[in-house]
Amino acid sequence: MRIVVLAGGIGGARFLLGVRAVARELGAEVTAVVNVGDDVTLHGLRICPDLDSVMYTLGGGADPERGWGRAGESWTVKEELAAYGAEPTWFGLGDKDIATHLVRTRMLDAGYPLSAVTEALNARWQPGIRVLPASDDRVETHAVAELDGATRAIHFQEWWIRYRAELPTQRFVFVGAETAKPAAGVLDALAAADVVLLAPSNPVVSIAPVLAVPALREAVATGRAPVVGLSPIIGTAPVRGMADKCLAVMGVECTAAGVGALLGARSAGGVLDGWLVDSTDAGAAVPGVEVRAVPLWMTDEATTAAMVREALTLAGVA
Ligand code: GDP
Ligand code: FO1
Ligand code: CA
Repeated sequence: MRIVVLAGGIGGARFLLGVRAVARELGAEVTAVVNVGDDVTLHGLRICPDLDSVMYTLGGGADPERGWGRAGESWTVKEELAAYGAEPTWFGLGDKDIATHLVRTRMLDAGYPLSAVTEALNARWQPGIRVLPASDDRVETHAVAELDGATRAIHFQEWWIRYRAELPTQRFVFVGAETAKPAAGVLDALAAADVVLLAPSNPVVSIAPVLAVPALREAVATGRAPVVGLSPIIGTAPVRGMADKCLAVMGVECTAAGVGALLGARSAGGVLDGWLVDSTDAGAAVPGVEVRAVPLWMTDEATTAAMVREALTLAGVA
C-alpha cells in the first residue's frame, strides 16, 4: 500500500509517527507532502519550520516540549545576534538548528531545488518515510492585518510569533501559490497513492497552503485515491496552538464540523471523502462526507497509530 499524507509542522509530525508505525506493520510506503508556507529567510538563512519539525520528529531529534527545533539546543548565536541588535530579535534560532539552515541555504544558493535539499537533509535523519515539500517554488503565507493604523501584509512568522496571532486580520494570502508547481515527486506520489490522509494540522495555515498549489489540489481532488482527513479541533478548541485565531480570520466556526465544511466534500469541489472527528464530537456532520467519531488525542505513538488505522478503515483500504 502507498500512503500520502498532507502535513504541517508539529501536528503533522506527531501524526506521521503513527502513520510510520502502521506502515511498518502493513509493509506500506509513506510519502509526506509538507507545507512550505511558513518558510522564511532571516539572517540570510532559509528556514523551513514545518519540514524541519517533520524531519527532527521522525528522526528522533526534536525538542518534545517546544515541538519545533532541536532537543538539547543552545542559544549562543541568538544571544550574539541580539547583542548586535540584529533584527528580527523576536525569532529564535538555536545553534544546532542553524547548521540545518546553513546546509539548506548553501544548497539552495548552489541551485538545488528544495525537494533535493530536503532529501539530502533527511538522509542524515532517516525518518523512515519520504519527505517532500509541497512545492519547490515560493509559496509564502502572509497575513493582511491592521498594524500601526494601516493595513499591511506581513509574513506569517511575524504575525504568529511577534504578534501572537492577535492582530485584527482580514485574510491570509499564499504568495506565489497561483503559479507554483508541485515539487518534484509530489504528483507521482499522488498518482500512485492508494489513500491520501490529511494530518490533523492547522487547516488554515498548514493544509490550505499545501492545497493552494493548483495542480496539487487538482490531483488530490480528482485522484483515484480516497481522501480522509483528521480533525485538529476537539470540542471548540485546537488541541494546541492558535488554529482558533486562524479559523476566526476565515469566518469558520472552530469545531470539527466547521473545519470539515471548510475542506469540503470531493463530490462538491472539496477534498474530503471521509472526516474523522473526536469521540466527543460524535454527531458532527459535513455534507457529502462520511464522518466517523473516534479518539483523536495523539498522546503517544500507539494512540496515534490507532487513529491511522481508523482513517485507513474509513478510506476502505485497511
Ligand atoms: P504547526 O505547523 O507546527 O503549527 O503544526 P500543524 O499545523 O501540523 O499542527 C497543528 C495542529 O495540530 C493544531 O491545530 C492542533 O490542534 C493539532 N493537534 C496537535 N495535537 C493534536 C492531537 O493530539 N490531536 C488532534 N486531533 N490534533 C492535534
Ligand atoms: N516559534 C516561536 O514561537 N518562537 C520562535 O522563536 C520560533 C523560532 C523557530 C525557529 C525555527 C523553526 O523551525 C521554528 C521556529 N518556531 C518558533 C516555530 C514556528 O514559528 C511556528 O510554530 C511554525 O511555523 C508554525 O507551524
Ligand atoms: Ca506550520
